[in-house]
Amino acid sequence: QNCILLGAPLDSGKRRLGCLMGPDAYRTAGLARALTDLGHDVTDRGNVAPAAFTPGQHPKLHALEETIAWTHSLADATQAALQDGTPIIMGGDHALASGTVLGAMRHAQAQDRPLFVLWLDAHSDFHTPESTDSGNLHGTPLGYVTGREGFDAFPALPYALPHDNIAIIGLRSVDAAERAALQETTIQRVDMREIDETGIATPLNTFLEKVAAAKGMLHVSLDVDFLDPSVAPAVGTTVPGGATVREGHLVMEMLHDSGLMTSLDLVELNPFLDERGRTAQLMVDLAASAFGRWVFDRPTRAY
Ligand code: DIR
Ligand code: MN
Ligand code: MN
Ligand code: MN
Repeated sequence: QNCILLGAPLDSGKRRLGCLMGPDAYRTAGLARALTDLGHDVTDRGNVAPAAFTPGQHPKLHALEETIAWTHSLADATQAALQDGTPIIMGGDHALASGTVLGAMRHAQAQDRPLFVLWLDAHSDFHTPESTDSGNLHGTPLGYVTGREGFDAFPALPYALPHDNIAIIGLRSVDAAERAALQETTIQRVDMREIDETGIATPLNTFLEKVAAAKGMLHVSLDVDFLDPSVAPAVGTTVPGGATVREGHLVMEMLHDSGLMTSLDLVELNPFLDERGRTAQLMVDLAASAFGRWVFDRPTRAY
């Protein structure tokens, strides 16, 4: 595959700083080398910058104008990269996904294909600017791309991403307002209890079968806090009881075998909180699994 690395040092989606160092941590941990070792062509397009913006004051929302400016530029950069290969967006906090998913929606529409989104996260990120208590816009990208109310200042969506095209896996911290809104939707919601009870492969297969049947494109957004904090400490919003290293790899290996993933976000890594780069390294290893690193080859499942 033609892998295109895009740095997205966006740090505006919450108050604690550090995610701006994410792209260079992935470079230092050897993301490009891991992918070339797997036989892929890799191009690092460097870091994206936000569109021009004027900071404003908002009673609740943190850095609204800056996040909107990033949404514009990241949508354009992701859409352009999708024309040439498989973008891997090195974040940056999860607010960047408002831009990357918007870019993927535009690209899929131009290809006349449906876009699906797999959200690997402890949180559902389904808030609106009204419903968020924290005022942190990294908690809102799925609300935005699905066309919820209150995003008027953001770039206009080409269409609302259908709820049926979304799965969120890894949930264990959902705010009350998000829970109420999510339960009104057909978004596939996989919490840690379901993973404990059925294993992570079962709900993921259900979703991948749906993507394949629709001949869809698939954007994957991997939040560091999907993983348990004991193995991935470098994130500002740790929640105990997360995915194990093997659950993470299994998801990525299944994504590779499916051949369905068309773009990937790596988000919320805060290298300032890391322990000798171990979280950055784990994220690089997970990305490698999604691009074909395996222990023993095995027959691939037909979707
Ligand atoms: C939380 C944090 N639900 C909020 N969201 C995070 O601020 O609205 N998402 N950390 O990954
Ligand atoms: Mn624009
Ligand atoms: Mn998130
Ligand atoms: Mn999260």
